[in-house]
Parts: sequence; C-alpha cells; structure tokens
Amino acid sequence: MVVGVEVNSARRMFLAGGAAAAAAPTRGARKESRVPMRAIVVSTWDFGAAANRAVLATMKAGGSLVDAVEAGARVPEVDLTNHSVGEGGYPDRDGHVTLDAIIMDDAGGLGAVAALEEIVHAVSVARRVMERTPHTMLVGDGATQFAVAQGFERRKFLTPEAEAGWREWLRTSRYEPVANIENRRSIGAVPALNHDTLGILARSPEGRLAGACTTSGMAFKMHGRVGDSPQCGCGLFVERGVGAATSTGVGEEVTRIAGSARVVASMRSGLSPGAACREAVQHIAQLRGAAIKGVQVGFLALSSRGEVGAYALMPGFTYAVTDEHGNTQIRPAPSLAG
Ligand code: SD4
Repeated sequence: MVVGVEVNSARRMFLAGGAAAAAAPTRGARKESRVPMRAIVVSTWDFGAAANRAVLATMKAGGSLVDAVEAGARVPEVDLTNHSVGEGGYPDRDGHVTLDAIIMDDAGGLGAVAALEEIVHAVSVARRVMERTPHTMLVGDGATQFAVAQGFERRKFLTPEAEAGWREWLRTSRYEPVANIENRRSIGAVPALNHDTLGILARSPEGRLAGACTTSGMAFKMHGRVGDSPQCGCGLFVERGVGAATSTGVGEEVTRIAGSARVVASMRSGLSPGAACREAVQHIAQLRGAAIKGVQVGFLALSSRGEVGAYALMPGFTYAVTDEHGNTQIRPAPSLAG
C-alpha cells in the first residue's frame, strides 16, 4: 500500500540497507547506496500525461500502486478520441473492437486479458483476473464471460468515427505501417495500419513498482490477433528492486524478443533504463533488418531507483514523465534512426 506522496520526499534519502536492500538485485547492482524517496510515473506518448495525473492522484489519496496504475489506464479507455485504446478503438478487420490489457506489481501479481470484447475497462478486468482467479490471462469469450460474472457492464461499442475508419479501410484492406500514428488524436484519412497503446509505470516513494498496459491493438487486425501489450514480458514487465518496462509500436516485433523482459534483464545486469531500451531496439533492428522498414517500436523503462529512459526504432516516440509534485514533461525518445 502506498501512502500519500510527500511534498518534500524528493529531498529525503534512505540508505539501501532496509527496505531497499530487501528489494535490491543481487547481481549487477549499482554502486550508489542511497535511493531517492520519490514517487514518479511515466507513460507512453503525450496522451499519457492525463493518465499520469490519475495515477498520482490515486497515490496521494492513499491508493496502492496497483490502484494507481489501474486508475491511470482507465483514463484513455474512455477517451473516445483515442482510436487505439478502449471504447474509441478501431475494430479488427471484421468490425469487432477487441481489447488487450495487463497489470502487474512487483510482488508476483499479474493479470491480463486479450481479445476482450464488449467490456470497456479491459485493465480492470485484467486486475480481477489477477486478484480473483488462479490464472494470469483470460482471452476472448472467456474473458468477457468472466467480466460479466464480476459485474462489469457488457455492451457493444464501435464509435461512429472508428466505424467510418474501418469502412474506409475496407475499400483497400491494405496493411502498411504508419510510424508514430499514436501521436494523432483524430485521424481524418485513415491509415492502413494504426496502433497506439498506453503503457504506464509507477514507482512509490519506497521504490516499489507497478505497471499496466491497455490497447485495442493494431487497427483492422485479423480477428483473434493478440499483440505484445497483454503478454507478460512483452508489453510489460516489472521486477522488484530492478525496474519496469513497457512497449509501444508494432507488437509483433516486441513479442519476438520478449522486449520488456529483455529491457528489465539488461537493467538487472547494470544498464541504465535508457541504455537497456536502446539495447532492445538495436536487437530488433539487427534481428529483423529490412523487414522492419517503416516500423516503429518504442520502449520506456523506469528503474526502482526512479531513473527513466526510453528508446525507439524511429524518431517520434514521446513519453510523459510526472513527478511527485504533479509536474509533467513530455519527452522525445532518442531513436536508432536519429
Ligand atoms: C500492439 N503494441 O497491439 C500494440 C500497439 C501499440 O502503439 O502499442 N501501438 O501491437
């Protein structure tokens, strides 16, 4: 349970001998022995700023880290101008809006849903999977049935704008990557391949971590397609005493390398969050070569010490960083393409 965020906590330090030592990695640990006691929230893309605010407000109100990242992920899930998360999401090629989400803490808590239909708050269903089932992921009809049994409202949704985009796409039915389409809130001429995701990572003043990820995935995807986002170690990974990572972009490229787990593993070995993200991006580039021309993939990472880093294949990936005072910066991630 995270207690309220203290205004002056950035100035308070504690020796890595108590709670921090219990959380410290045994190998590759950094030399510094002092850990800043500060809350910090980071999330993918500029629209993550609103989610960050919800995370911080929940922490300040005394909610747990899991409460907080869930609250953050729920923000874009009801933003009808966001065409790749929740209710406003573009459908698959058959006209169904299907949602993927995951939530994870640093104590082994993990829940996810994939290809969930007719329930808006996929991240909250993921949380119920974590807390009320012996499983870590439910998919498709089973996920919807579970959500209904848990009291979630079930209704069909497809916004007029998303439907218009889908009908436009049906005229050609072509798949072509459009890098950084996530930054566009409203799309007039619909791209052949749209994707967008909220990945959110939060650190408590004590250095504990949690994360969540929510998306409707790749627009006009094949029915049943599941991206990286809800898969543990792909779209999200959290490890106590080390750090957390999340991803955005073309999920297949992240899934191939279990991207977020790789980023956290590099952090465990001593890389900074930024260097760890860069290593994963470089690995994708080397592995895939010309096959990823025009494709965007971005990683965002937060260490248990509160350090932040990001890296992308292509320019244009931005992320939102919110400190314990509520100050938010939108930062451009460095990229392999310059
Ligand atoms: C997916 N990675 O389903 C997600 C989409 C995304 O920015 O992140 N877009 O492939």
